[in-house]
Amino acid sequence: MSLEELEFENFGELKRHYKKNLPSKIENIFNKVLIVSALREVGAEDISGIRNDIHKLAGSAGSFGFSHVSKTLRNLDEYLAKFTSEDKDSTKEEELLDFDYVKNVIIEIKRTISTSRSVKKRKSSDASEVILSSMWVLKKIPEDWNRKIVVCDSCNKKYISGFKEGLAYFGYEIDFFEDIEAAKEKIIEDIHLVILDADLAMKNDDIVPWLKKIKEKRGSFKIFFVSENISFKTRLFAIKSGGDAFFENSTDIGKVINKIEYFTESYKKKPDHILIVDDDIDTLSYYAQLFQQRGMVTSVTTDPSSVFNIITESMPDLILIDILMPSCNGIELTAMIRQHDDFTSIPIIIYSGFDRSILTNFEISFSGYEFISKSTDDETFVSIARNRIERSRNLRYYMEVDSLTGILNHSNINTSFKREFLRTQRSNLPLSYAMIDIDNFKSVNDTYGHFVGDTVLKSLSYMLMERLRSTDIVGRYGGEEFVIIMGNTSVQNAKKVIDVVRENFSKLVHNAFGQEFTVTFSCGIAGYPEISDAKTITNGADKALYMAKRDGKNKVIIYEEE
Ligand code: GH3
Ligand code: MG
Repeated sequence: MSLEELEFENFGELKRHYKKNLPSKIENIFNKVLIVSALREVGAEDISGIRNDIHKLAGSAGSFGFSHVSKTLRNLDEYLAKFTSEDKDSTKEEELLDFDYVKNVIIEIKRTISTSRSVKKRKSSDASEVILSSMWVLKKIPEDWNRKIVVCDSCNKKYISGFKEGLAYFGYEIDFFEDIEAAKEKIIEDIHLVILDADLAMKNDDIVPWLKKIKEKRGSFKIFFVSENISFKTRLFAIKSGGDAFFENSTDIGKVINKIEYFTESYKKKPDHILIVDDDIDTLSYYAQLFQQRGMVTSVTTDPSSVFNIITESMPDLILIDILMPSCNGIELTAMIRQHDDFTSIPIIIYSGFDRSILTNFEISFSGYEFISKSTDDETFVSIARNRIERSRNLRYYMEVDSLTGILNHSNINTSFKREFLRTQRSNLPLSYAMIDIDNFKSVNDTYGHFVGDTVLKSLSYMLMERLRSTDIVGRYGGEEFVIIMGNTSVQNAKKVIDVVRENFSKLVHNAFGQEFTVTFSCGIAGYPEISDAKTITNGADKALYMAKRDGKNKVIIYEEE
């Protein structure tokens, strides 16, 4: 199934869900109207309550293709607005709210939806439909990089067995061939990486053109060369043959994994995610469709006060804000976002139907955004948005990611935990927080030096990244401490998963100047719902880790409150 199809399925499901619930939503409004109409004295706030529901439903109905329902509800909202307005003209005779009219309009809507058999199709394709819940963020599932590797070498050299075991620890599968023709057959299947003996390839005239053809067809296909002979000639051959990396036969796994990681990074890249804030539903759907059609993910909201929750939960790559909104204008909203330390790196674009001169009309002046006029053509608009995202992603990568291990650093793992915890509380699904610390790491440094210690840290971070689900969050908390946040995972299941990693890691043979050694780690886990506040969870994991160390190390312990 292609990415587009997956996304299409999501939309379809959401639409079906929406359609199913629409009658009960209308019924709720109808009941409210019945109750209010029976009151002896109807206050403005009673009508506001009904208007609120009508307004929201009008918006979402429009987005899901119920345009008639949406339009009728909007008209009703306008009618009711007359009875909630504060600045009534006292000299005029007051019009009385006609509840029968309101009821009849709703009865008419109920009739319409009970007779409509299917959701009317919008002009544009389904895949570009907008979801108007401020909390829904659709994520595309990143393409999974194939973990099968073909190694082709002239004879079963010693390094091969180390290679096989080492890569297997990181979840890769190796097929070894001595014969190029047999290797070719395997490569034709869906293989993304070939590790090829350069000397063997130099003797075989057609393998390089053949591999180049595969590369043209399969964009993600990579060729690594290995050779005992690291002469200039062999290296030049490797480059000319389109080699993506070159290793000595005695190469260590860390280096190979490092390269694979480097190349797979681009496949794991999430689609760009844009949050659009606009009080006008039509503009919202227009821009959401525009960006979705170009493969980006959008979250949309008409309510500026919901923006902070959306940002905390989904960390968009870009925020697009309309300038004129009733409760809070775009400049004020931008200034509020910019006051938040965690959100300073998200680029903001303010857009307006007016030109730039509109900015002079605002009381506060603020510069943490870029201005675009709505008259900018679509392609330029999208390309400006893409550029901003790319630039800030690069910057953010270096700010958020630990330079040694390439995983989240201390402050970002904390931000991620806050975000996940919010999500967990709302969904009431379990969450696990695991703290890992390498055992006797000081002695690794003391015996083999800091550089070797660094390689051990890297190998653990790679193993964690490779072995955990892509939805788990892995970060380096301090020197040799790692944190893993696992959403929708009970502490018991987290323990099972980490125990597997622990065992595999303890078997991984590190090599320093010809000396082989192994390293272990200990882990403490705490989580929700056993503990219901975030601080106690992190402290609990820390305490459990301490217990694991005291208990003899190389183990995983779940925190239990005394
Ligand atoms: P325990 O089993 O109790 O955890 O003992 P330990 O030796 O692992 O713990 P200790 O806290 O005594 O030592 C941690 C060592 O980790 C000390 C520090 O030099 C080293 N370390 C911290 N950060 C890095 C790093 O980035 N690279 C390297 N190579 N070493 C680091
Ligand atoms: Mg330690």
